Amino acid sequence: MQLTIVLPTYNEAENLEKMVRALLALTIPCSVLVVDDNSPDGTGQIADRLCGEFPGRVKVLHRQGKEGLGKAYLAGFRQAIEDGAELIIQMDCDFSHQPKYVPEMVSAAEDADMVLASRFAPGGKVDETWAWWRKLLSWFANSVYVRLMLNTNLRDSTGGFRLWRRETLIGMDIQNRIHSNGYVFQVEMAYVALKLGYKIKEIPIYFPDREQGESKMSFYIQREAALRVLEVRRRHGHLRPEHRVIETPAMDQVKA
Ligand SMILES: Nc1nc2c(ncn2[C@@H]2O[C@H](COP(=O)(O)OP(=O)(O)OP(=O)(O)O)[C@@H](O)[C@H]2O)c(=O)[nH]1
Ligand SMILES: [Mg+2]
Repeated sequence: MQLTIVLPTYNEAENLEKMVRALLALTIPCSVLVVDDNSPDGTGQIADRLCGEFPGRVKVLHRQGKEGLGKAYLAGFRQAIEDGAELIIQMDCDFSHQPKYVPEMVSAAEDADMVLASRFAPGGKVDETWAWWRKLLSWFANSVYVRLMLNTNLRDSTGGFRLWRRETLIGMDIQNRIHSNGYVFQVEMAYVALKLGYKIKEIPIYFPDREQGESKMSFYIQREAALRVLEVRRRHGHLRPEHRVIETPAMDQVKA
């Protein structure tokens, strides 16, 4: 199974090299696709150097400027699919998503269309240093609010550490259907997958804070996300499994 790990980066100069080396050192063979939005701190140049050092295993998509996580992922997923990836992992480049979980996610994909590495599944955990109110807010947002609003049983709908099967991303028609950016991008992707009848498996993870660099998390971002969840329901609530898109022969040729 050809596995591609899509790593969106914006100012991850301190993390990127360590992350790429950790992923390539895993027992499971994979390639890494860095999607950099012209980071001012030179992350893109570090990615280029790594491409030179690991030809065929590291690739970089340079984008013109910062357009947000959702746009970066849509571009990265399209590229990974064009390059023939059969399994696609999305993860942050700041070590909140730990490479050690990748093999377990790949095993879990044997009987799932998407694997969600979950902070709030039984056995999962967020950083011990989080204040109680931050833990509570995050747990409430994911395990109560989004679950009720979207009528799902997922416990971590905003979690961004996921494995997708190629057929799932194609069947979801993501380039046309997904409009959100930021945290709601993750919610919209999960909701569309569920509505189309894809099987999502959650596995518990520990989620430490980013190792290096500044956190941009704010209450404003969370409130904005909460409102956008309702839009996601309005936009996709009608979807059924018969709305899946089947891979076309043209796509097969791209794959070959
Ligand atoms: N290409 C691209 N990557 C981005 C963009 N925004 C964030 N990222 C990357 O997406 C991943 C997740 O973003 P983070 O900044 O860690 O978001 P977060 O985990 O909610 O917040 P932190 O507390 O700061 O860690 C990281 O690898 C970022 O470098 C963007 O606009 N474009
Ligand atoms: Mg982070």
